[in-house]
Amino acid sequence: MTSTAYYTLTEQNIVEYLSTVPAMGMLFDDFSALEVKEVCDGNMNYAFIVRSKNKDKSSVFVKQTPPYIKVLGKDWPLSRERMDVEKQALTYQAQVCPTMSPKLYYSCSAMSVIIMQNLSQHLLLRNALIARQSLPKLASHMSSYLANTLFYSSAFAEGNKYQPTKLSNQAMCQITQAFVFTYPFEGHETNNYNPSLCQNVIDSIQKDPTVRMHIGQMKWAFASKNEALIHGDLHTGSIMVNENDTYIIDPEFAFMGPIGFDIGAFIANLYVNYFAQKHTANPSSESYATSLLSLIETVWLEFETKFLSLWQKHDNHPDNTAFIGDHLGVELAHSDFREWFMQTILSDTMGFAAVKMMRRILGVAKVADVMQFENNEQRAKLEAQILRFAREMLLTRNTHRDFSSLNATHILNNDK
Ligand code: SR1
Ligand code: MG
Ligand code: MG
Ligand code: MG
Repeated sequence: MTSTAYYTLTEQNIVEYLSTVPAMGMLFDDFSALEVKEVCDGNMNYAFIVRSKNKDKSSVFVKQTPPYIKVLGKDWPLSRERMDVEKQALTYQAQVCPTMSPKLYYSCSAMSVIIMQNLSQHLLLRNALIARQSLPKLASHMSSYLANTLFYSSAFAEGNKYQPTKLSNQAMCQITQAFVFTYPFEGHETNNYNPSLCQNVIDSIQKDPTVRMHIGQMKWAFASKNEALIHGDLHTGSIMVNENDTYIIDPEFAFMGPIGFDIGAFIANLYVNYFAQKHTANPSSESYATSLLSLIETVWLEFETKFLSLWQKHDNHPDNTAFIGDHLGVELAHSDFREWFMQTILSDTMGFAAVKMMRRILGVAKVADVMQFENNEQRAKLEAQILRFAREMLLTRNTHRDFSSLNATHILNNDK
């Protein structure tokens, strides 16, 4: 019998717990031969890899959601329902992107536990980028993931067989509103500044009324647009890769939100790595950085092409109703509307990407791309560049047609 009352899983009691889960009995034939390793790098949850020492080497990834934000501790309570959201979002993404979703073996709401495919043979994308790994399929995989998940859950695909539950996820949206759109800009107690980062750099974001107005616009867009079922936290720590595969994990922040938020989160983290490469004394970091800029451009262009093609295919199907019907001779309205739509998504993508970059420098949740530089002075230079670039992207976001006109290199040249 599986226990239904919540208790905290630990390295010590997890095997006993797994032995009560029928689905695990099918996977492991000898519970006494299991070894457990806690995975400590997440901000929100506890996670373990459980592996058989026997010849079959079966393994699983077990995640448990505590009733608080792990990285901040028990004084920051948070609903455990995020695990149910994660399960629903994983189920949806597995329908529209089966090769990019980890297999789900079991979940239990009462214990806030989810058991899935162990992907530890893969690297977190963040670590793969830091190690300058070649990822030839990443642009194609990510643009497909973004186009499929965002199109099939949008109103343009109304009536399609994949339409997911229209998830709301209030508690997690509040976390994002606070820790992404509010605290980093308001001198909050949870903020964490590098002591070597100049005050005037911090002020150029927090105390500039124009910047703050634009941050307000992005916060409003986040709070009010319900365009598609988004992952909600698609940074490079939510993606696992090797040369051939890309898996999307951790959609506990999923909700019906703005399409540009997922694309922006991904691209923001690529830019952060780009600037970090520029501070790395490695013979290949220069060319790797350049390849990241073309990755960003390609992801956007391929996303646009794939999203528009799904839309066209949907509208051309005899069983579907087009978003703008053309039986009264208004064909032009389709293409004009689509162009306006993609331009709006691009502008949102850049705005959200900018905010996401800023929060990683000013707010509580840091990233290894930046924190790998232990010398405060050196890190402050990198952080100032990221903030300057993000500020420019935020303020000019309505003027670009794609990512090719965003000039990241001039930010570096200004420092010379
Ligand atoms: C307390 S903020 C924690 C952060 O970790 C998650 O990955 C989200 O990005 C969230 O904002
Ligand atoms: Mg995680
Ligand atoms: Mg996460
Ligand atoms: Mg265009």
